[in-house]
Amino acid sequence: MKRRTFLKATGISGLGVSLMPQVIGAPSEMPLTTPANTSICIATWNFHKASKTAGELLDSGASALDAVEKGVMVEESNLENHTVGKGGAPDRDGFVTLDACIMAPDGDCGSVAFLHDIEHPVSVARKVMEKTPHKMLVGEGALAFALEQGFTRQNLLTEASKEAWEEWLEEKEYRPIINVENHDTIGMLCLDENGDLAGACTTSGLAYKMRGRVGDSPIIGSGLFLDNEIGGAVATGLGEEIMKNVSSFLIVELMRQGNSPQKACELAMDRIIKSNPAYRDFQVAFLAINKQGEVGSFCIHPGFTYMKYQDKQNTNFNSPSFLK
Ligand code: SD4
Repeated sequence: MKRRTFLKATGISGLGVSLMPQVIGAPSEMPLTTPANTSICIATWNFHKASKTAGELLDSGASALDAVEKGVMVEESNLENHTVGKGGAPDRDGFVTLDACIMAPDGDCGSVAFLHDIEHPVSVARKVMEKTPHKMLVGEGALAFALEQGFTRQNLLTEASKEAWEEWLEEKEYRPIINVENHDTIGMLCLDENGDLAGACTTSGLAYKMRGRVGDSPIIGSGLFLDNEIGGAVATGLGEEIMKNVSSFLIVELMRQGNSPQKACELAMDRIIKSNPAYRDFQVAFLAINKQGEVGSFCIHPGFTYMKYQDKQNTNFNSPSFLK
């Protein structure tokens, strides 16, 4: 099992438990440019089943919006992934609470935060987008809406996650602190055969977070942003830093100004680094694609990888990093 080490953030103490899925095979070097003459799916980390599911849907003519939803749902159901959906690590009180958002090519979007007992928050986010006059629902209201829409209520805390949490409770002082641990949120962007772009981001957030804590992942502009004329970006890592800098929106705006996805991710990372001198103590990673199908990524610490599915090839790439 490969472990990426993320340390505590400035001014807050305590370490969470590492709950990492395996990296399958060695990641390849990052491709610099790719013409978008075919559909493409990119996704954070090494979630090869998720990118394959979305990529194959795109191959069969599915829309980017359907592909991102179905793609990230794979991880929401993956019990081995302790950072997304069912099986996700709980908050410090033992509750699994989920954050997710989705964005369509026309710029419409939906999101849910602090949602519990629902396996597929991304699908609830899509319903928020399609069935309500709002963009975001949280907590009890989001749950009530999900149930109204026919989603089934279920316990998302698995035995494995419960045990890890109980272990954490023994070792850690029970204090209102934010624990910063390893990250495996899935952010996905798909370009379909019509050249339309959609994105989704879903997570259980930081393990053993304070009850009610919401990170960047469901926040349009922070964990995800796209403009169908320009490109899209997703983020993973310490949400507090990403939210402060509205990083995904920034990356898309930097691409609008003519920067490549790679350069845009690097410039957005400059902001993260300049805004917190303790940047060595946390991880943030960005992944972006433009309308030409060029992909870029950048992270603070080495170890971030991403998936790319194109022309039936589903590959895990190593991201360049600020620290070597
Ligand atoms: C958050 N950005 O809630 C998320 C955490 C993450 O993989 O990326 N986990 O802050």
